[in-house]
Amino acid sequence: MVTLTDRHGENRDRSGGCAEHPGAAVRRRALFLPFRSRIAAFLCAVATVLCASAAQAEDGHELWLRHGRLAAGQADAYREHASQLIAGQGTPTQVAARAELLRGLSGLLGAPPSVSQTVTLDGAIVVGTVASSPLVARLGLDLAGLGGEGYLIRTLAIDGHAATVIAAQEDIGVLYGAFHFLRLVQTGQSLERLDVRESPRLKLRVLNHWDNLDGHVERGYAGASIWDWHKLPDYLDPRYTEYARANASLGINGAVLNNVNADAHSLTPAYLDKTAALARVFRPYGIRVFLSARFSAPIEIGGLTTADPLDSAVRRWWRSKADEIYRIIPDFGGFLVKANSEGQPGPQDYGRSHAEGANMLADALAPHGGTVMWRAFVYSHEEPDDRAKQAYTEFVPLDGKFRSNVLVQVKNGAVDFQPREPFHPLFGAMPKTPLMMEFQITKEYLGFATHLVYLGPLYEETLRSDTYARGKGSTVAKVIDGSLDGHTLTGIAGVANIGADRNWSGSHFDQANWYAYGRMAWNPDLPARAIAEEWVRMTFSNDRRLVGPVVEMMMGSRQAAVDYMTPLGLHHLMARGHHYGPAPWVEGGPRADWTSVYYHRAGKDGIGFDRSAHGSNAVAQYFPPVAREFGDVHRVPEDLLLWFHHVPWDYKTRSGRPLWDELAYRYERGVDYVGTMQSTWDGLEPYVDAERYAQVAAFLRIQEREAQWWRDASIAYFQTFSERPLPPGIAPSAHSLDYYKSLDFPYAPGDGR
Ligand code: GCW
Repeated sequence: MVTLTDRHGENRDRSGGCAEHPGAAVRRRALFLPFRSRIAAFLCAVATVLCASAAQAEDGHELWLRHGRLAAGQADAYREHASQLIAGQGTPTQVAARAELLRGLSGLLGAPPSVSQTVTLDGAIVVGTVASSPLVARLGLDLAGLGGEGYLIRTLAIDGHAATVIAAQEDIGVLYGAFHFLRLVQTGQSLERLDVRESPRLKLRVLNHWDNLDGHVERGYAGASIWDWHKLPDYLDPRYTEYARANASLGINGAVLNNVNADAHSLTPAYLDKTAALARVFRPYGIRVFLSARFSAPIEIGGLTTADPLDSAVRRWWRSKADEIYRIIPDFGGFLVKANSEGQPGPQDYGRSHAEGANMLADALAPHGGTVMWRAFVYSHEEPDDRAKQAYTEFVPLDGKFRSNVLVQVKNGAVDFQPREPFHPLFGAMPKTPLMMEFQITKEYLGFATHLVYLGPLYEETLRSDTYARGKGSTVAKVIDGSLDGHTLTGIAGVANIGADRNWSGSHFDQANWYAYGRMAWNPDLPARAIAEEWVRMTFSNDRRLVGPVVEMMMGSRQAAVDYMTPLGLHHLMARGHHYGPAPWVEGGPRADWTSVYYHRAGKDGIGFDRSAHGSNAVAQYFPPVAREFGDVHRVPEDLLLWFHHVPWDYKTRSGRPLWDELAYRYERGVDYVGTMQSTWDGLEPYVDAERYAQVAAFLRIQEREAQWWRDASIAYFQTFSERPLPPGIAPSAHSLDYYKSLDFPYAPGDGR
C-alpha cells in the first residue's frame, strides 16, 4: 500500500497545522465546511478555542465514513487528483454517488471539487455509466464482465487533461466505485495510475437483523432496534439513510429486517407498508429488503387451519401474499426462514421435508424473481444424536431437491456461533444446492459489546478452510461463491450487531466486525489483517503510531477470547439463556444439548466430546482427508482437540505440557492478552480523541475483569475433575466454585424473548 504522509510521517486528521486535540476534527469539519482555505488561519484560532467541546463530537456515529480533514500537505497532493467532478444526477443512485464524492472530498480535502459538465482541469473525476454519461461512453472503456454491481476506476487523459474515471455498467456500480475512491483517499493511498476493476464475488450480501417488532433485538447489545416500526411508514428517521450509506460503502445489498424467530405480523398489510417505506429509502443505495417469514403465518394471519406446504389453500395464500408484497415493493428480495428449529413452526409439523417447505415459498416468489433463504440451523426435538451432526443428517439427503431460487443458509460451524468451531460439514456436501454462509456479527458468544474481539480472523479461518469436496483447494469460500459447483445464485448473511446506540454497534471496535463482514462478503479472499488496517485508518486515523499497534491488538483478540472462554476446542460453556459469562456447570433442564456438561463431558477420566469414530463419529461427515485429520487425536489441530476428542487430563499436548496444564496456561494467556491490549491502548491516548479513547479504555477494563472471571470460574470447575494442582506460575482462582455458581444475571442484555 502506498501511503501519503506529511513530513513528520503522519497523516492523521489535522487542519492547517493547528496544534490541537485530534478529537476536534469532526465537529470542526461540520462547522467549517462553508468556508474557504484563505480563512484557514482564522479558523485555526477558532478551532483551538473549540477544542474542548469538539472532542465530545467523537461518538462513533460516523462509523468508517468519517471523512476527517487530512493534513495540509497531503490534502494538497490529493487535490491534484480531485479538482473537478463530472457526475450525472439523473437517478437517485447517481445523486447519491455524486453527493458521497462531494461530501467525502469536502471533508477530507477541506473543500469540494468544482462541479462541471466537461473536463477543463487536470485532476478531474469523471463518474457514470455508458448509458448516463456521454463522456464515459466516448472513453470506450471495457466494462463488459464487470456485472451489474462492478466498477472500474482508472487514471487516463480526457481532452488533454489528467483525469480519473469511475465507471460501471449500472448506477449502483458507480456508487460502489465512488466509495472505493473515497476509501483510497481516506486510507492514504496513491491516486496515481489507478487501474482498479472490482466486482462482488457473491450475489446476495445481506444483513440479518434479529429485530423484533416491539423494538427488542435478540442477541443485540447496541440498544433497541433501529427500525421504529411504530412511526413507520410516516416518519423516516435519518438513520435509515445513514444505515444505507454505511452498507453501500461496503457493498452490502440486502437487509432482512426482522428476527428469524419471526412474528407473522410483519406480513400484514400495515407492516408491509412500513417495510415498503424502508425499501424506498434503501433503494438508491442498492439495498433490497427481505423478511423473515413465519411458516405458520397462513394460520396466524391468514385464517387457515393449516400451514401444510402441500395444501392448495396454503400454497394459494403464499402466492397471493407474494403478489401483494411485490405490488408495493417491486424489488423485494424474498424470505428468510427458520423452520422446525428451536420451537419454530415448519413443514415437519405436517410430515413434510425442509425442501417441500422451501419450495412452496420459492414457487410463490419465483414469478417475481425473489429468493428463499432457508436455514439449515436445525436440530431435532428428540435429541437422538450429537447435535453437531443433525443439520448434515437432515439436509444432505435433500441435495438437489430444492428449487433453483432457494439458498440453504448454513452457519459457519455445526453447533452455534462459538468462539471457535471447525467449519460446518455441510459446506461441500450439497453440490447440487447453493449454500450461503451465515456468520454472526453480533457477539452473542464472544463477550457481547464490551469485549474487544475482532471477528475478521474468525471469518477468514472459516472461509479459507479446505473442505476437500473436490480435492485439495475446495475451500469454503469456493463453495459459497459458487465456483466449486457452478452455482450462480450465491450469498452470505451476517447477523447484524446494529442497534439504536449512537455508535451503532454498542462499542467502537464492534463497528470493525460489521465492516469486516461487509468487505469479506464482497470478496471472501480479502485478508482480515488488511481489512483491519483499512478500518483503523478510516475510523481513527492514518497515524502510523496508532495504526500498527491497533491492528496488532485486533488481530490477536479473537484467539484471546477463545483462550479465556473456551480453549482447545471447548464450546458452549456460556450461562444458560442469556449466554453472559461462564457456566461450565450447567446441567439438567429441558434438553441435554442446551447444557454445558453435554459439550465438555469432563469427568475424572478426562475432558472433551468424542466425535471420532469411537464416539459420535461426526468426523465422518467431513470429506476423507479432513475426517482423517480431525479424527486422529495426534493430527487434529490442537485448537479443536476437545471438539473432536475426549482425552485424559495427563494427555501430552504439543507444548509438552499435560492437558490440564495446557488448559490452565491457555486460560491465563487469554487474560494476559487483554492486559496487553490495555497497555497498548494506554499508550495510544495521544493519538485518539478523548471520547472514544475513554470508552474503549473502560470497556477493556470490563473485558479484563470478565476474562479473569471466565478463567477463574472455569479453572475452579474443571479442577474438581482433573484433581491436579495448577502448574507453576498460574495463580489459583480468586473465589470458590460456589461463588461463581451463585452469580446470577437475570437482566443480561440480548436474551431471546
Ligand atoms: O445461537 C442461537 C441464539 C438464538 C437464535 C438461534 C438461531 C434467533 O441463541 O437467539 O435465535 O441461535 O440462530 O436461530
